[in-house]
Amino acid sequence: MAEEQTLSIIKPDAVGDNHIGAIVARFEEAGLKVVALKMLQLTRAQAEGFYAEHEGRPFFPSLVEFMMSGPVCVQVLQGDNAIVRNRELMGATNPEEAEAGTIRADFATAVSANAVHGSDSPESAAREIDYFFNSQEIYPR
Ligand code: RTP
Ligand code: MG
Repeated sequence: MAEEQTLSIIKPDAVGDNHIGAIVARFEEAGLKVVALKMLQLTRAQAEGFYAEHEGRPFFPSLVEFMMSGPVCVQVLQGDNAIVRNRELMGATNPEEAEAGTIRADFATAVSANAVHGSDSPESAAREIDYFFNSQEIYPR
């Protein structure tokens, strides 16, 4: 499997609960490399644009409000099969259904406050990395 890059977000709940380091450690311990990293507070336009695929769904307004509710930490993770491996480390969208030992099982409190985002396909990863980072902010290694 080729080296891939994927976009990860530590969401406002996990940042507020002081879990940035614990979550980044999960990535590094699994062999994923952090090749870009920044903290920012999303504007409404940024949150709506990021989750545009979900526009019109019943949970969209609350998802946007939640993503704006505090700072987030966005990172580019690189490694073999990074997109799928990050999703495996994250666990299921609903933390009640997430496998033991996954990030969402350990740090999320609800489906609406589920600690992390991860790109779900190569196309999403390319779009989402470009959404937050320019090429000079990414340090592949
Ligand atoms: P994410 O995009 O944040 O990594 O989450 P995901 O792929 O696991 O789930 P997705 O279907 O993309 O949904 C995005 C976020 O919307 C909220 N959601 N709520 N039934 C619901 O109430 C519901 N479904 C989705 C979750 O916070 C999910 O992370
Ligand atoms: Mg998703």
